[in-house]
Amino acid sequence: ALDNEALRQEIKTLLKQKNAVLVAHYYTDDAIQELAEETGGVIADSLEMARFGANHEADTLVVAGVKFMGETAKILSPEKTILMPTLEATCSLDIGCPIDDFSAFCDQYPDRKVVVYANTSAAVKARADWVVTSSIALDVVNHLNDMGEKIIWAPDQHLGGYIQRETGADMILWDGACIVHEEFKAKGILDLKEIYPDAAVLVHPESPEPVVEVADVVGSTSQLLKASKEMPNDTFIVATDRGIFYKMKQASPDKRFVEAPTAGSGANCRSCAHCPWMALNSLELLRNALRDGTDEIFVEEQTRTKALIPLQRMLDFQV
Ligand code: CIZ
Ligand code: SF4
Repeated sequence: ALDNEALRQEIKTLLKQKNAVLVAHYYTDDAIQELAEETGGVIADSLEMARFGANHEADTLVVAGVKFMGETAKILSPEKTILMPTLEATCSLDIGCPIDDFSAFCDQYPDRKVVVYANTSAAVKARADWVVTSSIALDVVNHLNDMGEKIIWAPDQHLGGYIQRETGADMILWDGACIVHEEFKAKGILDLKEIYPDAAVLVHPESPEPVVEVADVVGSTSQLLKASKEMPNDTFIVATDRGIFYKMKQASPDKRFVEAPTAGSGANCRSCAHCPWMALNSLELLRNALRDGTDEIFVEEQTRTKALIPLQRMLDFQV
């Protein structure tokens, strides 16, 4: 088997040969993030990934993340080749919101604006008025609420509930959840605070309400990363995927980052603080995709043009 260094070199060569750039999510493994950094790619949340990919002049985007991120790239850049290490990297939110059921649900409330999280299929986006990510969701819902709009929110019930509480908007929520974030436990975080009394608690709003309630900062991955840099605390208890520790430690090498506890533990837990689908993104699969052109993303053209409207609305949205 090739060692990591040989694989890394091979990937770097292939990226140049194919005029390709690596777009990696914060939740991918350190080796992938490191490579994105070294090759002029980006490490980002799903909103910044979309912006970076759409604006880049590369012919090929290699999206290391989960399938909806590859689809978003294709919707925004149909002229580009979009490759992923594996098309099997999906998301419990995407799986939990099949288009036929969702469409029937929306049909029941024709007077409501349909706002969907980026963690959805292209077909679900095509049924929506707005696409949002966690870093922009509050601003968009505030805007719609100010305009007197009522909302259908899908698929994450915890993020939806958080936004509803913060904005007071009239929202009907789909009942999806993220299998990683829904495992965090408020009790475990409070126990950890006894060990680290000066720690700041950073929570992603895909976590359940009791966990959000014990947070010092609630925000998207990029917002939590920013808080970890700017807050003076020497310790941070972090309730999101531990992949984010790579950038947090890089920005603040002298601070301590502790994983928020979950219900399960050890080998029994497939999704404790690390997304099993993000974890599928290996250097080897990344090399294979680049070398062989496998695991390319395609989005049917009619779906693509419909999904582009709410996605572009998100990218054009200014607070
Ligand atoms: O949990 C996810 O999949 C997130 C945080 C996506 C994103 O918006 O970056
Ligand atoms: Fe989906 Fe959760 Fe994994 Fe993000 S962390 S891709 S929301 S399952």
